[in-house]
Amino acid sequence: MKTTAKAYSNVALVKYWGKKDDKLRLPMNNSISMTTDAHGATVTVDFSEEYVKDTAVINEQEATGNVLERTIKHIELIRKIAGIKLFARGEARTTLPIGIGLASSASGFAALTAAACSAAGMKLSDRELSIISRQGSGSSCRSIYGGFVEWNSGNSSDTSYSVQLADQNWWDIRDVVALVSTSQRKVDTRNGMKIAKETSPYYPTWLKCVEGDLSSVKKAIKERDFTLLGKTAERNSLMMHATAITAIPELMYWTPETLSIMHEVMLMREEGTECYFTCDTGANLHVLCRPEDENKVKGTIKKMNGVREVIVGKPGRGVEILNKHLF
Ligand code: 2P0
Repeated sequence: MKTTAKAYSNVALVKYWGKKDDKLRLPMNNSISMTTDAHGATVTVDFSEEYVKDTAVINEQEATGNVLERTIKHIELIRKIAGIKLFARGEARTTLPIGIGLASSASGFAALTAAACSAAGMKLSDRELSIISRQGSGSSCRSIYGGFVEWNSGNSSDTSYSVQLADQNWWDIRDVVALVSTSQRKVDTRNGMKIAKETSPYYPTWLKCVEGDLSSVKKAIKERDFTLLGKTAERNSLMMHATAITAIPELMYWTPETLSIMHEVMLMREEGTECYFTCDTGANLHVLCRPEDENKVKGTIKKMNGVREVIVGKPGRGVEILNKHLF
């Protein structure tokens, strides 16, 4: 009863921001993302009579506190669905540190869900995996699929799942990620979106704007319209941050380095290299560009002060089962 799965992170083009049901992780709005091949997580899960409790190792360290609690809760959910009683041992390797706003929970929970469901003896559809994964980490339900993905908010657990809009071969665009910070955030995403929803006067406006952004991004993907995609994603990210900045207490995820890169992106655009930024709940920045502009964008950002690393991704695959286990 041992299985290993690999899943990739995704970058949200229209953000998931706020929940209508905290426990079931039902979002207030639909969101759209691109699964990227640059970073991800590999997870092995083993259910066995040998174990007397659930344990998890992440990047060669025994998991503790919140991370362990969240992992065990998810394993418990899967155990309940599968109707088994055995304890599990899980091991995960991620290519990036967790908790820095680069979707580590998306790839981590998508891989954990696929590995644990299979190890528990269940053969599930991608939609079923998406529904289960969502309950561990909302954005992870999008990483079940490759390419371009929409998460339908739904109004019950069974109606809140992701669908693939186009696969990873449909359109080659690049996600140039500028890593400026690897320190953990003060407020995690779950609390961040809750505070913004409850206290920002701009939250209702955010919801109004999302509707139009969803249509624009879907049109952009269908017609491979990079300008429409980039403009909409950048503005959607700024709208999300407008609700964060005006929350009580204020959530300022950006650092001076984040702002410098934003200005550099706008400058590159003025000078004829079309690129757009989008930012999640951290200081790191995603810069979207066409493949032919990757070197220029990457080279420019790499030279900037405070940029520790630049990682480039392109549309990647959905979750997959691997033959080689981590233990
Ligand atoms: C997104 N983020 O759409 C948005 C934009 C961050 C900002 O989804 O509370 O870690 O566990 O469901 O999945 C990150 O959210 O949040 C996220 P929970 P999760 O990518």
